[in-house]
Amino acid sequence: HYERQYLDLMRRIWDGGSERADRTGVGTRSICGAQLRFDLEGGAMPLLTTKRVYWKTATREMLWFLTGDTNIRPLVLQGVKIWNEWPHARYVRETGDDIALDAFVERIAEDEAFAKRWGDLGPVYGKQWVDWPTFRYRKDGLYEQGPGINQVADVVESLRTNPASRRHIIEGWNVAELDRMALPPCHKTYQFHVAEDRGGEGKAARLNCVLYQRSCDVALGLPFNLWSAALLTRMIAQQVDMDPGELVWMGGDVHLYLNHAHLITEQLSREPNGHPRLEIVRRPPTIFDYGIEDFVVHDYAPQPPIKAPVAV
Ligand code: UFP
Repeated sequence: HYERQYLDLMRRIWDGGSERADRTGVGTRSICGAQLRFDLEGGAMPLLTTKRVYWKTATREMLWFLTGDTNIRPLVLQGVKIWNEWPHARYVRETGDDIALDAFVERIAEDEAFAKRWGDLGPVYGKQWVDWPTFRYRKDGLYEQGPGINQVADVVESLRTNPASRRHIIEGWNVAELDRMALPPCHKTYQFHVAEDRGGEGKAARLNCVLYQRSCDVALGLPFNLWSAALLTRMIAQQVDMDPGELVWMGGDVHLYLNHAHLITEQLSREPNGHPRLEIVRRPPTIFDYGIEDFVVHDYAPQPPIKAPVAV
């Protein structure tokens, strides 16, 4: 079962990872470097079955990335809570107003001006993916802002026109802007790879993806990150008329938080069950035109969710 790789990684870190302090103060067990591989053919997805993964939430986040937005308000209005802690922490830090998270989020939803001021995460994924800022020299030697680069549109175009290229990359790690991001990108580099020939008449080319994730919370982050990477690969494959191939996930600092012990023990006691499949029910005109209702998951009967606190 594809999920064994995930459970094995979890066990390996929990049993043998080196224990150390981290930025959040929670403490982790961590290993350096890991790889997972998932076959996406026939609609297969690396969706965990040993606990419920809220794939619609992850999908809404992916669609939000593709809009280029970096403000949490559109997520909040859809009930997606995953980014709320960061703006809340900044608000409390900068204003001294000790507002509760729920009340802060309610204000983001109700007060557009407040959301504009306090709901932004800085130039995170969405901004870099579809509007990477550029500067250029003018004739007088001064800089001016150039047009933003839409890396996602460019990759779709390069896959269509030059599939054999080794430069199909979407990069989130904009070094010059890291200090303005609420969180520097974790899933920072996506590279696509086209396997043209698999010996059969009329077979479409296959789209593979490598994701490099510099920092990975294996218990809470990775289940989402695997889903999202596979989802993006499926969407792009559809847009360029290829079949989805393989997702190769590579992690840098791959860790488990010490306060996730109950989750880890419970999840490692469970057995994977079933093979969920993603169906994309429509072929939108561009990669930017998908909606949540375009995605249907079949055969997903996960075991119960396991709650654990996210380290901010
Ligand atoms: N993290 C993930 N996946 C994500 C995301 C965050 O695993 O998509 F946004 C985790 C990794 C790490 C923390 O535990 O969030 C980021 O902290 P740092 O920037 O110190 O690596």
